Formats: sequence, structure tokens, C-alpha cells
Amino acid sequence: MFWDKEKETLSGDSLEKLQLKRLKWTIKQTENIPFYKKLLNESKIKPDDIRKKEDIQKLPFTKKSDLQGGYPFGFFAVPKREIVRIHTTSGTTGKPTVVGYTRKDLDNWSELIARNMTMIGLTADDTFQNAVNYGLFTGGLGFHYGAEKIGMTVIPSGTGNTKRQIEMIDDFGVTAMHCTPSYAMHLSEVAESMGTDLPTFKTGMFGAEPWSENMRRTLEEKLGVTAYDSYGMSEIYGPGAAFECPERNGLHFWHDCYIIEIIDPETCEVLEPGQKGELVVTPLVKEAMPLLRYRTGDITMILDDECPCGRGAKIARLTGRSDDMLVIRGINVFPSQIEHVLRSIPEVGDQFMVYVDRINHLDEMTIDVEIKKEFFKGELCDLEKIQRKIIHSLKEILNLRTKVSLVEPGSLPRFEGKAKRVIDNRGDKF
Ligand code: DLL
Repeated sequence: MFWDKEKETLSGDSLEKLQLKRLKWTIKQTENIPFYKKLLNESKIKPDDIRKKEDIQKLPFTKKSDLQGGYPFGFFAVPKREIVRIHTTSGTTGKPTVVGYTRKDLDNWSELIARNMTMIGLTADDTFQNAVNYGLFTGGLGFHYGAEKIGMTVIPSGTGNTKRQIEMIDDFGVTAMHCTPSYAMHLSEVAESMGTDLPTFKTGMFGAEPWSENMRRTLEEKLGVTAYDSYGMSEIYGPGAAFECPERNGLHFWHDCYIIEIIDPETCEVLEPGQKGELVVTPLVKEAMPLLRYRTGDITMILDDECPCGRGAKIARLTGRSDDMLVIRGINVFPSQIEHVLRSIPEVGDQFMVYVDRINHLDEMTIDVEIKKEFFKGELCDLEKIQRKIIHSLKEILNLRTKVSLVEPGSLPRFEGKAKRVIDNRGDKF
């Protein structure tokens, strides 16, 4: 049963009781990890000191650099022979983080993915194309086993071979697809270049990178789908942590399996619902690699409105990571804000790239923007006017003057996995 109504709609004392029981178990489990054993000894905290939910604040935070320091297996809480799977983060900055899973962890994880998909109405009657990387990235195998658990017909297409992927949608009668929003955009473009309409399927599940509401609208229009946001990270299983319900007004964090907090990233003060800050997650059912108060670096807030679907613990869609934030001449800019502005301008095409340089000690941001074919050449083409419009719209939202160059459709890089749209050429970034 993947609509676990009792657990998913738990609230008040019953929820707190379950969370506390699982938190105590998790603390006990972390005592098998030398890093935590030392920390807990030093701070003299025992599982029994946790009596109410706020007591979680007595526990230390865990940072990404702590996990990197334990490379490769220093954060495993079970003997190696009980580890049945390993995933790692991509490790673009420093050593990758290695995440181990026991058999039970994999079962729990599949159950959470199955819940995600059940929540939006998918069943064994659906045919599911999983167009993400099937390697160390958790999106591939994670979604795969969750979908199989429901009994969906799973097509493990992975990424690449895009024309074939498009044919498969039609030939195999695909009804639901999972990929990054960037790849979804690419799929629709390739279909256009093949001179076909992209075959329609009803459900798109997109995640693993920030994407704006405007991008959601574009994707829904181009693909003819209802698009749902999916959030997770390798350290906390992967996808399966938080997902949108049919209301699509925030993502439900599976509150029986995670305790979430929002903190001020500078002072570490715990913030109230409705206040934006860094998401801190304590998974409650991880055997192989339990974590205490993991600082995700992701920026969001807890929404405490009651959701008509009856589930609790909702977070707002993520605007980006604290370390994605660009500081340009003292002004904070998130790439997702740029995307949001660009996608609201009808002449703008599908892709853009942001370059940041330091010229004569001053930060310069240049944005290459693809323009739609019909506006790039021919009767409707007035590139100067379009350029002025983009610069003006960006200035209004970012409060920053940017250089914009308009480029031909199809000339910027496309991404099969997570997009990398920012190239920062400054040495020190400040
Ligand atoms: O991206 C897990 C995942 C796979 C999530 C498939 C959803 C779908 P990592 O590669 O470890 O794990 O990257 C985690 O990606 O800390 C966020 O910064 C970002 N991220 C993930 N989902 C979203 C989202 C997977 N829906 C990092 N919106 C996280 C914005 C996201 N950012």
C-alpha cells in the first residue's frame, strides 16, 4: 500500500511521538560512527536527553565537509558486509561524498519513491520512462525501484539517444516521465527539430536542479504534461525526500522519515515557518548512514498552511543553494532569478548562459540568451528592442545592470542531466 494514509497525515502528538522514537534510534545508530561518537561524548548528549521535538537543537550540525573528511567509508554505521549499494555525489568540489545503503535502506527508499508517485495518481497501469543517469546519481536507480514497487511498467532509458527516447514515448505508450527540467526542455527541442510534435504523456516529474514557475509553464505547454517538482539529495537517500502533491503548492517532506529545520546560515539560529533560510535535515530511518542535522546548503522555508491533501511538513520550492548564489558588485543574485525573468519574455528561446568576469576590479555579468527562431531573423526581428527589454526586466528584478548578448537558437550548450549555466571566471568570487 503506497498511500500510507496513517503515516502521511500524522500530526500533533502522534507525529511528535513517532519522530522522537525514531530520532532516539538514529542517535543510537550514529554512536557507531567515530565522528559522532566523539561529538556526542564531548557534548555529553544521550538519546534519552531528547524528550521533546525542540531538543533536537541540542544536537550538533553535520556539514558536507565533515562527510568529505570521512571519505570513503568513515560515516558507515554498519559493518561493510551489510552495505548492499553505494552511491556518491558528483564531487565537483573536493572529494565526493560516499553514501551506503543496507537492504532495509533500499526498501525504505523505494517505499518513499512509491509514495511520491502514488500521491500524484500513478499506478500499475502507467508506463514510466526514467530518462536520468543510471550510475552513481541517485535519480536513476532510486526512481526505478520505487516505480517497480508500484508495479508500473518501467523503461530504464537513461539519458542520451534523444531521438530514440522521443520515439519510445509514442511506441511504448509512455504516460509518465522522470528527468531533469533541462533534459525535458531538450527533449521538446529535439522533437521540434525532427519536425514532429512531442508525443504526449500525462505526467512529468522533474527535479535534481532548481527550476522556476515560468519554466514549469513552458514545460507544461511544450510537453502537454502536468509537471511535478521532486527534491532530494544523495546524502538523505536521494529523490524521495520531498515531492509535490496535486495541489502543487509546496513539496511535502515525508515527516515520518525526516525532521526538517530552517536555520539562518550565518548565525545558525533556528527560524520560524515562513522565514527563508538553509534547510537542515535529520533523516530518521537510515541504517547505513544516519546523519544528525545535516546542513543541505539549500535555501527554502517551511510552509505551515494546511494542505487540502491532508499531508503535513511542506517546504517552498527551492530557489537555489547558498553556494550557488553569485555576489556581483555586492548584490546577491541566484541563477534561478535570471531564469525566471528570461522565461517570462516571449521572444526568449530555451537556453541561456551566464558568465561572470572581473574587469578592472569590477564584476561584470554577461548573459548569452538564445532568441526564438521567428524573432531572430525575418519580419518580427528587432534584436535591439528585444535586448533592451531583457536588460530592463533583469534590472527590475536583480537591481543590477547586466550585459546581454542575443544568440542564435540552438547555439548554446544543452544538458542531459543537471544544467551548468553559470561560468564564474573570477578567482576569489568576492
Ligand atoms: O539531485 C537527487 C535527486 C534526483 C532529486 C532526482 C530529485 C530528482 P544530488 O545529486 O546529491 O541529489 O544533488 C542534490 O540538487 O542539494 C539541491 O541543491 C539540488 N536539487 C535537487 N532537487 C532539487 C529541486 C539529487 N527540486 C542537490 N529543486 C540539492 C532545486 C534541487 N534544487
